[in-house]
Amino acid sequence: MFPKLTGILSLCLVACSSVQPGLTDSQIERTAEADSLISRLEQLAANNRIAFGHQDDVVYGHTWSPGTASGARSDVKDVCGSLPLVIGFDLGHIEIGDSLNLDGVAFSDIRREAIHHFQEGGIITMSWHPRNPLTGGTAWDNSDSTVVGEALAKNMLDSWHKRIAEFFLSLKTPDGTLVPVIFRPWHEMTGSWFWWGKELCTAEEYIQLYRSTFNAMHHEGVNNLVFAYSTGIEPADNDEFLARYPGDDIVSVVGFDYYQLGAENGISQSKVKYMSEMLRMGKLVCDVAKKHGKIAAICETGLEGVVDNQWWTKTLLPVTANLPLAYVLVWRNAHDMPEHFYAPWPGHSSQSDFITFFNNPKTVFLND
Ligand code: BMA
Repeated sequence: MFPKLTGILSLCLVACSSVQPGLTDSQIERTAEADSLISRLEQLAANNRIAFGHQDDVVYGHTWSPGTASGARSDVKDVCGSLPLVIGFDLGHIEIGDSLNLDGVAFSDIRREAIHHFQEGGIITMSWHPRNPLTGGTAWDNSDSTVVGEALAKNMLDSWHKRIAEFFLSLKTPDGTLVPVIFRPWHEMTGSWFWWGKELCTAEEYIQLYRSTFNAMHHEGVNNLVFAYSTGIEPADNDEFLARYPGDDIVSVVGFDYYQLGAENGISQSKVKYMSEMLRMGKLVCDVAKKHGKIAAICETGLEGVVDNQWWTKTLLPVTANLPLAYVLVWRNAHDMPEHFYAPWPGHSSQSDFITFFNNPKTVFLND
C-alpha cells in the first residue's frame, strides 16, 4: 500500500527526505492502514469501549517459553477464549543487531505474530527499551546524565534508527500491505529510571530525541506508525504532562504507564492509591487528548502476580468505566519469573473474574 500524501509540504518532504519541525498532523505521510488505526482508536474511545491489551501475549506465557509455541498459544485466550485486541511487543536489542529481544523473543517471531494479528483484525503496539548508547548498559542504566546530549550531538542513534526502520518496513502482509503499529518510544520520561529520563536530560533534549526518532522513520520511508507519548504518573497537571511533549504534529496517542505496587501495607491500601492515581491520570490524559485532538490510552499497567482475585472487575474496570480511553495494556507474563505476570493463565485465581471482565460490554477483545 502506498503512503497517503496530503499537502504540498508532504511532497516536498519526500524530495527533502526529512520532516521539518513545523509540520501539522494532516501533512504527515501515513499509510491508509495507519490512518484507519487512528480512526478505530478514536471510535473505541468515542463509543465508551476500551480495547484490552497484553504485552507479548502470543510469544510466551506463564508456563511456556519463547519459541515453544509462538503464535499457537496465549494465556489470555486460554482463559477467556479470545486473544486481546491489542498485543504489545518490545524492540529492545534490535538496535544492536541481536536476533532476540531483551526478553529472549526472536524478532522473526515478533514480525510473524504482528503480521498475523493484524490480518486477524488485531491492533499492534511496540515499545522500545534500547541499550544505553554511551555506556553500553541497559535501558535502565541512568549512571551518566550526558547520554542524551551526547547521542544527539554525535548522531549515535543513526544506525539504531536504521535498524528499527528496517524492522517496521518488514512488517508486510503477502499482498504488500504494511502493518500499522502504535509506536511508543522514549516512554516514562517523567521518571528517571531510563537513560532518557527527566533528571538525565533537559526538556529540549528529550523533545529533540523523540523528534529525531520520528524524523529518522520518515527519512527511511516508514509510514506505518502511529506515535504514542506515554509518561509515568509524576505530572501533577496538564502542563507538567506536556512539558516534554514532542508536538501535536507528530503524536497521535497520549497515555501513561502505572502499576499497582506490591502490597507492603496490605492489598487494600495499595488498591486505594492505585485507583486514585489511575483516575487522576486517566482524566488528565483524556483532557489533554480532548484539547489536542488526540487519543487517550493506558499504555502499561497491571498488578504483578494479580494477587487480588477480583482485580479485573473491582479495580481495573472501575477506573476506566467513565473515561474515553481507547485501550489499556497489561504487562507481560514472564515464562522465567514465576511471580512476574500481569494477565491470568488457566488455573490462576483471578480467572473467573477475568471472564466477567471479558464479558463486560465496556471491554473489547479480538473476538468482539
Ligand atoms: C520490565 C520487566 C522486565 C522486562 C522489561 C521489558 O517491566 O518486565 O523483566 O525486561 O519490562 O519488557
